[in-house]
Amino acid sequence: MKIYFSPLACSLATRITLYEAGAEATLIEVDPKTKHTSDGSDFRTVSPLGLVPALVTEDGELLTENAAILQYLTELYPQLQPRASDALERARLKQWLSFIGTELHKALYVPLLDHKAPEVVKQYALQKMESRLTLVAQRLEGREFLLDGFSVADAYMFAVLNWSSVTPVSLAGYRSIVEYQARLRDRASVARAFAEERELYSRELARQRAGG
Ligand SMILES: N[C@@H](CCC(=O)N[C@@H](CS)C(=O)NCC(=O)O)C(=O)O
Repeated sequence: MKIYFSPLACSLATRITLYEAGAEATLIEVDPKTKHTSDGSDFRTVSPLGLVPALVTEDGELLTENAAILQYLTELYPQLQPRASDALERARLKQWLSFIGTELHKALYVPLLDHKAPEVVKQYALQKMESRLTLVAQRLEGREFLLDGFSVADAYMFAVLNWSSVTPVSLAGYRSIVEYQARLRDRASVARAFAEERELYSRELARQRAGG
């Protein structure tokens, strides 16, 4: 299987998941500005919107959308689903993936990360911060993970919360989130994936500064 990613983008969740599962995959870097992969080909010929992550199976089937890719990997590696026999716990995974994708990733962080977003849009997004983070903080009160064990939702949550450091989102007032983030950072799969992508991100920045 091939996974298309950009360093420290939401596709970080897929890399964490692969390492967590001990799964084999070819990871292909996409430059978010040019949409070209490291061999110079145009990623949009693989996935028309040019958004990462994208997964291509051994049979050449394309799968897009973070939530779908993470659930597909959970199907392939059932150890990623806590309490797999419980229908409600399986639905909780979908619940958290939807919440992270819509309420955090797209509604809160994307407008704040987008240099082209008008200030009024950024302020509108920031108005949602407190209620969304309060909900996450309450869920994590007395819990190690979002579900009853590590899941792909934690991988996605980690990737998204990491953007707080480059946006006005402050996690400081949310003790359970700060502790959760630190716990995840210490987890082997997360530590490895995060270190690798930080290194790749530094190289991407250096390339951009050099105009290449
Ligand atoms: N709906 C897509 C969104 C994916 C997405 O927004 N990917 C970002 C990185 S986190 C991206 O590729 N951005 C590049 C762009 O907007 O051109 C999903 O959930 O997978």
